[in-house]
Amino acid sequence: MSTQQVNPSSSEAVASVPAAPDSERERIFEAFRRWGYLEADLDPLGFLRPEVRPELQLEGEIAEEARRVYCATIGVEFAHIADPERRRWIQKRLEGPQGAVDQGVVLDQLIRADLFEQVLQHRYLGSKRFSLEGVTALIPLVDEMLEAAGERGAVELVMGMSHRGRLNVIVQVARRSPEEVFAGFEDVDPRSVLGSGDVKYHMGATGEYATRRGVKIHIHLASNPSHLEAVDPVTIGRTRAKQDRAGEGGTRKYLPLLVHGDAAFAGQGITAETLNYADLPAYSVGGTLHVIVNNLIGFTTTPSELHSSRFAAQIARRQDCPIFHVNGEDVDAVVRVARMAVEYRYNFGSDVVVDLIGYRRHGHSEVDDPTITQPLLYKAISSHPSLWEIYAEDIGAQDAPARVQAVRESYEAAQKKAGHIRKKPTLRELPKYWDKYTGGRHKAEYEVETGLPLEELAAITQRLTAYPEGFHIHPKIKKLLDQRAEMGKGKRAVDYGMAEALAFGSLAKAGVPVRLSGQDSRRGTFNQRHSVLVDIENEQEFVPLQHIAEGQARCQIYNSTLSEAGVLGFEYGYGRDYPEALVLWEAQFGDFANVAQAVIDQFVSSGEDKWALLSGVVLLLPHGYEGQGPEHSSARIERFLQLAARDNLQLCQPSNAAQYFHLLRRQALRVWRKPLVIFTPKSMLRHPDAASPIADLTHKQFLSVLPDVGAENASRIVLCTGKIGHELRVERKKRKDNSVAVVFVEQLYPFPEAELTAELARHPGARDIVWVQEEPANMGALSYVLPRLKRLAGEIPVLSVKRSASASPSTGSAKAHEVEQKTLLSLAFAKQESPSQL
Ligand SMILES: Cc1ncc(C[n+]2csc(CCOP(=O)(O)OP(=O)(O)O)c2C)c(N)n1
Ligand SMILES: [Mg+2]
Repeated sequence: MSTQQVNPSSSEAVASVPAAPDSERERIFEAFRRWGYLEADLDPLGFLRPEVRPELQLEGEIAEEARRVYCATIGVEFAHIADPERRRWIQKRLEGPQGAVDQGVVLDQLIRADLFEQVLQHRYLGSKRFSLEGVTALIPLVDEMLEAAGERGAVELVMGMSHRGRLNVIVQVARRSPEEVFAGFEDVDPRSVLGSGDVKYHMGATGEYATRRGVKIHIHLASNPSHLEAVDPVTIGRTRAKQDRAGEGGTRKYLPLLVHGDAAFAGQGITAETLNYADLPAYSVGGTLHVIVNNLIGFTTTPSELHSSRFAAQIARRQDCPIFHVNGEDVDAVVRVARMAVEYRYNFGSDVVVDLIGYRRHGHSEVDDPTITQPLLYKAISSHPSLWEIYAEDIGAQDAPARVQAVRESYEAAQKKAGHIRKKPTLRELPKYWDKYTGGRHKAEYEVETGLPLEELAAITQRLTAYPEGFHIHPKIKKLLDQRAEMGKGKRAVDYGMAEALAFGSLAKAGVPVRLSGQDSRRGTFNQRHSVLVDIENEQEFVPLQHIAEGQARCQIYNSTLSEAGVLGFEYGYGRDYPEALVLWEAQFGDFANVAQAVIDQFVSSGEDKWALLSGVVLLLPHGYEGQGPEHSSARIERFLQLAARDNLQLCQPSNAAQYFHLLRRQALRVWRKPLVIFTPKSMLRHPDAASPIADLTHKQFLSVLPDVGAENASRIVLCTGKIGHELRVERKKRKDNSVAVVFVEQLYPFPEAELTAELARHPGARDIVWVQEEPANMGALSYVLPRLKRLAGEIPVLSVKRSASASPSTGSAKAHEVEQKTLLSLAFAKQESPSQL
C-alpha cells in the first residue's frame, strides 16, 4: 500500500482545538466530509497524488480523528447530495464502528483471481484476455455486494461489464467452472462459427452464486459488444423487465451492477444518458450499483488526457449519488465499501458509484507492450507484488503458499480437462419465458391472423374514448375523442393515431403488455397520439389505454429523456426479458435514430447473429420528405437495408392506418421474434388518403405489397413506399392516366418476392417498371430494390425516379422541396425515356 502522506503544516490555516465544543467538532468534521476525499490515499502506486486542501490544514485530535475517517484509503464524495438524511447515513457509517472482514475468505478469493489470470497467461500466451491483475479486489468487492444483497432479498444480479476481468468474473462470480472458460481458448472447428458468433470476452454468461449464509443468487452477465458502455442501458432495461415481471418487490429481487472502465465511464456519452434516467419512473430500477474498475489508464492514454475532472467518476455527481473512491490495495476497505454501497442502494433506491482504484499489470491486452508509452509506470508495476501477496502479509497468513499451491493445481487440472472438451460450451442458460419464441429465417407457418371483428373494435373504441365523470377535458381533445368514437363505429375513416390505439388496446386486452417510450411520445410529436388525457383544471392524468378491460395487461406510454442511444438501449434490453410484450422506441424524427446507431448496429441488428439472442423490439421512425430540411426528412432507410441479412430485421413502411394496425399486432402475436423498424408517417398521419375504412381492420393480415386494385393490366408499374405513393395516385387522377399502376411495397425486408411477382403478373402488358422514391439516388431503397426488381422483371426494363444524389438528405428550402417533388411526380408519368434507367 502506498504510504503517501499529506503535509498538514500550512501555518495560517492551522487551528488548534483543545476540548472543542460539539459545534467545533462538527465544523471540523464537516470540512473533512466535504473535502476529505481529495486528500485521501487512493492510488496504490502513488501516481494520483492526494491534493493538499487549504480547508483541511487543521491540527488537533478532532482533525486527526476526521482525517483517519475521510483521508485514509476510502474517499467519499457525498457533500453534493441534497438530502440530509442520506448524507447523515453515509457519515454515520463512515464515522461509526467498522464491521469485521472475513480475511481468510478474502485471501482465497484474491489467490483464485490472480492465479486464474496467471494460468491463462502461461497456457495461452498471445491470446487476449484483458487481465484483472492490478484491480483484483473487484472479486471480493462483488462478493461482498452479493452477500449484502442476499441478506436484503436479492435473487438475481444483472451485470453489464466490458472486457476487463470479464473471464475472471465468469469463474469467480458467476461460478462457471474454469475448464469451461479455458475451453474457450482451445481451438474450435471453424465451420461451426463461420460468419457468426463473437469473441469469448463478449459472450454473456449465467450462473448460480451461493452466499456464505446459503442464499442462492442467480448471476446474469449480459452479452455486450466491444462498444464500451453500450451495454449499460441494455442491462438496465433488462433489469427493469425482470422487476416488472416480478411485480411487488421486484426492485429488491433484481439488482443491477454495471462494471465500467475509467476511460469509458468518463468519456462515453451513453454513461451520462443512463445515469440521467436513474430516478425516472419510466426507467428506474431502484438504484444501480456502478463499479469503476479504475486502473488509471485507457489503452495507452493517461487520466490527464482522458477527463477534465480529477476522477473519472465525477460525471455521476450531477445527481444525488454518492461516489466511494477506494484504494484497491486496502482490500478490507474495499469490502466495507461494497457493503455500504449495497445498503445505501437498498435504503434509498439510489444509484451508487464505487471507484475501485488500482493499476493494470500488463498492457491493454496481453499482447501490448505498455513500456513504450508508460515506461516509468510499468517499471514501478514490474516490481510491485501481487495483491494476494500484499494481503497475505498484512493479515499474517502463514499458510498462503499452501493455499496458492492448491489453487494452482486445481487450475492446472481444469486446463488439462479443457483440452478434451470438443464443443465450445455455452456459458449461459436462457430463461423459460423464451421457450415458445423463435428466431432464424422466416417461415410462412409463423403468420397469424391480425384482424378483429367489428364488435370487438367498437368495444375497444368505447373504452378508448371514455373518461371519468367530472374529468375536465380539453376541448380539442374532446373533439378528437368524438372523432375517434366515429372512427370506431365506421362513420369516419380510421387514422393512424386511432389505428395505433386500437392495436395497443386490443393487445393489452388480450394480455400482451405494451411499452412505448420516446421523446414527447405521450402526446405524439405530431400531435397524433394523445395517449394521456390531462385534466385542464388540475392536470390530473387519465390513460384510456389502461382502462380497456378488467385484468388487461399493462399499457405504458412514456415520454423519454432527450436521449436516443440510452433509451433505445433500454427498450432493447426490456424486450430481451419480456418477449411476451410489445416494446417500442419512437424517435422524435427518424433522422435522430442515427444517434442510437451503436445500439442499432451492435444489438438490434446483430444480437441474434453474434449471441443467438432474439429481440422483438420495434423502432418507430418518422420518415418522409415534406420540406422540413435535411434533419427532419429521412430515417435513413438505406442504412437499415444495409444491415439486413438472413432475416435479421423487418423493415416496413405501412402506407395506411389499417396496415399499421395489422403490422403492430403481427409483431406481438407471432412467435417469431425479430426487431421491426417502421418508417412512420408525419403529414400522412391525418391525411384522408392514408386513413382506412374500419372494415380494413377486420381483414386477415398485414400485406407486404399493397396492390393497386383499381388498375388492370397497366402499361407502367410504378413501385414505391409511403407518402409518395399517395401523391402519385393523386397525380394520376389529375392526369386521368389509367395506364399506370401505383403499387406500394409495404415491407422492404424480408423482401416480399412472391407477393411482388404476383402483382407484376397482374399486368402482363407492362412496358416498364419504375421505382419511385423521394430520397436522393444515394439514399432510400433504390440500390437495394433495383437488382431485386430486375431479377423479377425479366425482360421488362426497370427504371427509377429519385432526387439527384446528395451529400445531405434534403434541401433546406421548402420551396425548392416543392419544385423537386413536382418533378418527381411528373417524371414518374413521363414517357419511357424520361425516368433514368440504372
Ligand atoms: C466506444 C469505443 N471506443 C473505443 C474502443 C476501443 N477501446 C477498447 S478498450 C479501450 C480502453 C478502455 O479503457 P478503460 O475504459 O479505462 O478500460 P480498461 O481497458 O482500462 O479496463 C478502448 C479505447 C471501444 N471498445 N469502444
Ligand atoms: Mg482503464
